[in-house]
Amino acid sequence: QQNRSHSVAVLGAPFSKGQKRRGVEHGPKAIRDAGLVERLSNLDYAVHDFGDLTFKHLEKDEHFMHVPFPRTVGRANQLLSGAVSGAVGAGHTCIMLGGDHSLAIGSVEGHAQQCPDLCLIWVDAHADINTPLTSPSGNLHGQSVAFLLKDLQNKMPEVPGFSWMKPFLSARDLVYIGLRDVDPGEHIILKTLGIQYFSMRDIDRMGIQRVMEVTLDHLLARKQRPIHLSFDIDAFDPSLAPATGTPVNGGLTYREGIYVTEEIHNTGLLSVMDVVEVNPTLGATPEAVDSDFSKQNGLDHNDPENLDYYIHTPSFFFTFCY
Ligand code: Z70
Ligand code: MN
Ligand code: MN
Ligand code: MN
Repeated sequence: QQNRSHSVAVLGAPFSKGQKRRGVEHGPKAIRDAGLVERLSNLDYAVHDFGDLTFKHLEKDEHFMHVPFPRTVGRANQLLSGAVSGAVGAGHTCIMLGGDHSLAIGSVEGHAQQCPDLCLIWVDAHADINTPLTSPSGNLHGQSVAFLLKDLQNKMPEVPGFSWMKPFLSARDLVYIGLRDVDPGEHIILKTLGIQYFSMRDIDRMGIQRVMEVTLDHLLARKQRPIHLSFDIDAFDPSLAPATGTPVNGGLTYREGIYVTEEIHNTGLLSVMDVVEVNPTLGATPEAVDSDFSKQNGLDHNDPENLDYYIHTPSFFFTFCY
């Protein structure tokens, strides 16, 4: 009998229509090429690679207000939701490889079908909590959280493509870490709903250790429950993770990012993790987009001496490989 916590499903979601740049659909391949499955296996996880989903390109998909590709994004998330729900239902811890961050809508929704009491940790430079009415860009990857929250139900118009889902998450079941690029409308929502968040400035002041103490206390003190970790790679400083669509200076250091995942690992409650917004076509230099980059530069992460860097954060480690 496979221990649930030692069985990992890897699910690729090569999708980019939650924003206007192409390239982020190559994220799953880039992360796999960097050796994710081998690394997880070497850590004694039974890895079930579910492969990549195939997303339909909808011919007729007019803008809704200024929101592009609403039906395409809605349909992709419906498909992803079923796949995540299936993987979690089969007893796996699921790692969803994006793709842009609009995919968190389907990933968290599918997770919630199996685990209605889940809590959500959103690690990101951005809050992704715009509604179609507050969004400056219209892009759905900046609106994922608004689709999830019950508390925003009366602020959300009916977006075509999303009639398959209803919001289910409470604002108190969500914590943000790493924020540093928040739109004015988003700031009002964060304050109005009293959402717990830790900006980069908060991390400067409190230190990442205290931030994780308060985060886990906020979410788990009343009862232990499954954690959904939605990790946007742009939470990291662009010096570590340049290959992403919207890099913002002043991000998490390598150790701060890994510390977040180590603390989540140590709860034993990680149930689904998204790794999103990896766009291998956008590296700062050709070397920076090459998944063999670290090998060429003498950083062999398979070296047992480096094991303690990632043993608690197997999936995560890949964040700085680009
Ligand atoms: C902005 C918007 C965003 C990622 C950009 C940006 C959102 N708040 N998210 N890049 N990963 O368009 O809503
Ligand atoms: Mn994001
Ligand atoms: Mn972001
Ligand atoms: Mn490497």
